[in-house]
Amino acid sequence: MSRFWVVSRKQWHIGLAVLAFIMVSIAFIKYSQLQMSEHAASTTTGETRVLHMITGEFKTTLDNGKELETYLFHPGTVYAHDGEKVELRIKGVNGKQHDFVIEGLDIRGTIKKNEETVVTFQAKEGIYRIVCLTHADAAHEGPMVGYIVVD
Ligand SMILES: [Cu+2]
Repeated sequence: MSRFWVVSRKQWHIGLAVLAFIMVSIAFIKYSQLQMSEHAASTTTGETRVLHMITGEFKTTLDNGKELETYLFHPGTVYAHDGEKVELRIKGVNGKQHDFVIEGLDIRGTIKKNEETVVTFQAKEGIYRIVCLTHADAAHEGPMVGYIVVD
């Protein structure tokens, strides 16, 4: 008895078909994971779309030793669909406190370090600016602005 298999043409074809199926499956799984990671800032629980943001910071030291810093919302843009109930959760990471308004939604609040501020609203088509009043412009370590895009 030979130690080697003699592979018939038919077995070879089946083998290739199985291999092709496995590769397509892996590609599909990878693609699905990619799609999910792109929407990592957004999850849905029942009818509610939960959007996550944090407060971040850019910091650098100038040649003269002076520090330059500016605050930001991260991710800078979050998405929802028209008609959805939205729960926006912003966690304070950088910066002691951020007083903010969401233009067009009549929402205002405060984000504090290591605390999560949660606001809810009914999404209507449009682009809404989340403006930090504490860091409104370059003179006040801003502009710190985020966007909610509803389509
Ligand atoms: Cu701020």
